[in-house]
Amino acid sequence: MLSNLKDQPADKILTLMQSFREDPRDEKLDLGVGVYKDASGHTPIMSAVKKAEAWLLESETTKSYTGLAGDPAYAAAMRSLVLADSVAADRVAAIATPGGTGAFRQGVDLIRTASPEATVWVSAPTWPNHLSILKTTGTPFVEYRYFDASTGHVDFDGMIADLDSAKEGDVVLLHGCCHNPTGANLTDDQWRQVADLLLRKKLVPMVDLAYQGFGDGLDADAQGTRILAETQPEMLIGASCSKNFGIYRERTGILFAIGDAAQTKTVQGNLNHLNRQNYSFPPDHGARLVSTILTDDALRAEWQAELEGMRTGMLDLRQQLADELRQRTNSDRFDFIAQHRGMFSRLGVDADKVETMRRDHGVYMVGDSRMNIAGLNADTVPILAAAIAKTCG
Ligand code: PLP
Ligand code: TYF
Repeated sequence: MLSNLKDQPADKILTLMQSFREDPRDEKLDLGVGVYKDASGHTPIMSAVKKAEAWLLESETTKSYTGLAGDPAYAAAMRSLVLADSVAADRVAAIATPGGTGAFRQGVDLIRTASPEATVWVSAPTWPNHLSILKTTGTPFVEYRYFDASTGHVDFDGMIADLDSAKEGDVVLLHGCCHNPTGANLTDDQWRQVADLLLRKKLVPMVDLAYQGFGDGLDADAQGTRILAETQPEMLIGASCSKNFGIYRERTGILFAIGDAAQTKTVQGNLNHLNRQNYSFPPDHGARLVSTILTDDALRAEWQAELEGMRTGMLDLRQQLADELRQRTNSDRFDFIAQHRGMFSRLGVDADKVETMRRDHGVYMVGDSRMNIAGLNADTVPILAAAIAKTCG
């Protein structure tokens, strides 16, 4: 049996992590995998998470199974964090999932069950795992135009024109904020235009929200998602707590399915069934940390302050890098870096330039020229700017 297996394509981002580790140079710069790092290159455990963990250690009395949907307190806290009051609670079904990846996978499985004819529309480009999960599950998908490499911004006209040719019942995958891999995002006004198009063409939005709080703030980053929740009859949302709570390895995510209130019970039953088919009960430790923090005023304030510090730190690095590049290239060509949001920016240069920066300057960015801004600090920004200006200027 096992001899029938063929090699699977490697995850390019994770392969890059390995090459970085093996590079003996001291001056090397890791701008690869999407993990937040502080100025010293460390991925900290947030103080509110540490406190919630200490509290759980003392107060938890059982490790028995939760329900198939996970802890209801987690679902309620996340519904409020993501959706606020944009939609009536009785229209929302939810399951806890192993990370945002698990949420996306369960969402795709739900689409396959409910609407096997639907094509999923994905932004060009999108997170590579979206594509591999769609392929693995045999889900038809097509790309819509999204990123204009010549400007570094969203090609909104192209996006709208492409989505206009979707057929009724198709699903449109949208990044809620902090687009991965480009860093280019829709304005609130553009979200409203997308909402109008989805309604007019009877399309179903699926939002992947993996970086709430990393862009313009917790509420601002959920604004596009909430505009859709307010206006659309049906919608899926996969959210991840990996980044904004810094609990990557705890595997903490959630899938929301919003529809007609009369259907919620059936939808919830289907979500529970999906969890049962895949792993029975979802992981609980991270989910319990999140609900503990979100429902305790002091812990929540502490978490928000730390998250805000991470967010503004990344904005400062963006501005510093854009300024350095303006000076070194004597042009505004890279100004978009300061306007992008989240951990990533796509430079929009060819793979051979990315390779040259790695070889000659020890700068590790993903082959599509995506760089993780959190991999920088005030001292390394000039080093990166020099490498970019020399290679791509
Ligand atoms: N979706 C996007 C767009 C992402 O960038 C990530 C990154 O990790 C995820 C989902 C999933 O994150 P996780 O499964 O670690 O929660
Ligand atoms: O895009 C990233 O870097 C993050 C982390 O298979 C990640 O989303 C990368 C690869 C992967 C899972 C997560």
